[in-house]
Amino acid sequence: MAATHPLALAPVASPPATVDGFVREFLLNLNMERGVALSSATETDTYMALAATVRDYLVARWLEDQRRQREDQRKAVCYLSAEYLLGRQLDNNLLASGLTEIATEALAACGIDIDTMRAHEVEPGLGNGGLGRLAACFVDSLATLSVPSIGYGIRYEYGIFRQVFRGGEQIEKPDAWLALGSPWEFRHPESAQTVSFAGHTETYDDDGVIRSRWVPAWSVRAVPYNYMVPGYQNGRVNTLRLWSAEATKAFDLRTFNSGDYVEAVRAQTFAENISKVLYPEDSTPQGKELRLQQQYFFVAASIADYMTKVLPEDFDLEDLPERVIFQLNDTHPVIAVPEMMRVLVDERKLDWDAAWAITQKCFAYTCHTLLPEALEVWSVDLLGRLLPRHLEIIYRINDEFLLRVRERFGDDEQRLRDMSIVSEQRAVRMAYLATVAGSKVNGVAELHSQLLREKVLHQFDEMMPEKFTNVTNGVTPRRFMRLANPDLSELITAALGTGWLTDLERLRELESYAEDPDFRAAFASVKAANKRRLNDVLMKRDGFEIADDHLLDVMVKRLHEYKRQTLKLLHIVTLYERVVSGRVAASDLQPRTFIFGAKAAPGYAMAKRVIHLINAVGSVVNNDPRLEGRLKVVFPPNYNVTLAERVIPAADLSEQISLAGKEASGTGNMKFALNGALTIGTDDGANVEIRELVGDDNFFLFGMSEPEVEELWAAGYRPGEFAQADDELRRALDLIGSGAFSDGDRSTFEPVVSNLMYDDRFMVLADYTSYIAAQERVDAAYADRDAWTRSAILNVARTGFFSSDRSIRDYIDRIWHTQPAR
Ligand code: GL4
Ligand code: PLP
Repeated sequence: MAATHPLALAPVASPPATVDGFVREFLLNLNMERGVALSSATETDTYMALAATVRDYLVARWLEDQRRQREDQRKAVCYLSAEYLLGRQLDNNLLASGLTEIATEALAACGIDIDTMRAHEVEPGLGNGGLGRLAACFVDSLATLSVPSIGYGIRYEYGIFRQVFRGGEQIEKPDAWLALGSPWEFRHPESAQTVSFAGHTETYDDDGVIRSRWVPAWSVRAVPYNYMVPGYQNGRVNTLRLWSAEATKAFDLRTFNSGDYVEAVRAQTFAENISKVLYPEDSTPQGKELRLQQQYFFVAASIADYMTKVLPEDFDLEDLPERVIFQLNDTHPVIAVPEMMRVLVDERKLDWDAAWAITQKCFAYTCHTLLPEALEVWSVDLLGRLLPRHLEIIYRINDEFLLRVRERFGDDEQRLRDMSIVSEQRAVRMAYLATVAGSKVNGVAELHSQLLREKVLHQFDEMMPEKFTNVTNGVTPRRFMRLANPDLSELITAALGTGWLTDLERLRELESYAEDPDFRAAFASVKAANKRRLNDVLMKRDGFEIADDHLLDVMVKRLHEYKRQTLKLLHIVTLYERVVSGRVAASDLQPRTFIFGAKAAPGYAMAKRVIHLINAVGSVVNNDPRLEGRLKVVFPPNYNVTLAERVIPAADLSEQISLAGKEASGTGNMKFALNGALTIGTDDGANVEIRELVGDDNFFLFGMSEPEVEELWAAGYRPGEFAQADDELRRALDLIGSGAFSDGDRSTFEPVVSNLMYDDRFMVLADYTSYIAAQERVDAAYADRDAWTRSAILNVARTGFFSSDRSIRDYIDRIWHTQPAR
């Protein structure tokens, strides 16, 4: 029956974008959805009703966009990512829909302070760090640039753990972000997909054709939860579809009928475990079976969703590459490649070669690392047990690939072993599979892409150089400038007018303002206000105080040896030691507050020890009267996106001090520069591009370059020699080793010291002298505050390149070749 009522012909119109309209919708939600009156509403009630109201304004556009995308039939991007570190949604959605002022006024008229509502939201921490946050920036830019796209991922019931400190040591607490429910999601059980596992494969006669098929042993239901991803004030709303695992009915029924209630419930828990918790490892995969289950679970559901729900029924699969590109965010979703082959060959009955030709065009792979230990591998045994058909498919892909290698390079057995997707240790190298299968392979910063081609994937580059490209990462200026730094945004708008938030290269126009003393004064007072705001947040949160006149020196990122938080610590200990040994008067120190933020993977013992050491150094330094309060170490626990949004705009100095050749890109580095912090950094990742753009005068470069690192390593690196050569370095190490930061107990931090002295994989000691010298240049520069501010303005003016909008445009030009939606 066709609808005839005029109201039924289109989505219900959004409520009027007025204060009255907003108040009405808000109260409607409060009364009808929460079932409470304003007078008795709790903070949770009002937050939920407010979120529902914002949603109501977005839904009509969302439904309209979905219809348009279906009808338009333009090529779409399916972004496959195991992580989305979204951060809070309320403010972003208000900004995107242009409702911030209306909502503020409407709530005030209801007696509610919108800031309390902002603070009430628990951020969805469905990612570990940079990689997950990048995916969140990308979905924002995809919507803002009107790219037809869907983000696919996992709705972890528990996101990245909540970090607390006990006695200075990290304790992990579960992140129950869904405890009160999320107002931003739409659950669609009717659109669930079945995802199967294990069992065996068999061949059968299909009308004279011998085919393979998979007979799985068990399956789970993948239930989609849809999130709206609004573009910035452009009327677009894309979809983020996150999958949650539930037990299948069939599974339950069978066991219930057999009378085994306990077994039935156990089965349910078993199924639900798949999307229960995010693995908290960043840059070091765990190789656990549940992790592989998660990966296959979400890509199988996503491909099935795309093929059966998004594609029209009669679609000619030969045309698939003109319709969709699946972007693989690192190796986590790479099992999608054999899954697509299985769907095309076993289910849709295409012949192998046709299916492979399609698959190769439909996938592209982004690599996010250079650390060999971070390159994901799955054992043949595990894959064979969990996904037997996929393993067969991988073997065939590999056989055919190795034939091509042989054709091209002859019987070079060493090369064949090196390039084989399945290693001699019977492990499937997922990065190789992605490289062989993908139409393109990209690194995430110029240097990273270059090193991928020269080192990690060198032999693949020799064979298929056309596949390799670079897309330097970017960050969304909506969240990390406009929302995080409203005062700076206002100042910029006052100077440049509107429009720069979606055309960030326009920040260049600020260059001339750097020469204007009034503008510099205004810029400096924005920075000062941001410091005070951070002070208020940290005072309230953890009781930390940020002094106005201190240089704010910030290192916030995951705790990882390659990022070298220990180098930062050695700097602090050196300054401390200079004073307590009497070599330097406290009054001669540039007052500095050092802020750390970092989570360590729960199983990463050395990283956890470094966290303990930072806190230990902090409690000594902060309480030693001889320093006269001129040095302060502040380590607020649980660094997350919400805290990042407060810390970054307040920072003077951005610490990006990884060993050259180890940090693929970094994205924190970009956020700091865009908010007017100067970088002290190595020539690593995107630091290289930041420095090129801002200029050497506005960047504190130190340390070995990547080729120098290689050279020293090849020559046989002996860290002890560097300790011998630098008196202050030895003193700092001795001080830590002496128990000065552990109540005289030498054993507590001895492992950190001996690791540096005798192993030091990330060459902290080799870069120490140069780092300390660079820090002295920082102090000297900061002494001329006005010149510093000029440099800070130039950092903002020259880093518009790092908008994630530019990254997405690069993906479109170099990899996806899609057109914006109508
Ligand atoms: C990472 C890189 O370590 C980091 O340099 C990069 O900025 C980020 C996004 O491309 O990806 N790779 C992994 S794994 N975690 C990361 O943060
Ligand atoms: N963790 C959080 C919470 C972040 O917001 C970010 C990026 O801003 C990162 C980690 C990544 O930091 P980096 O690029 O310095 O590793």
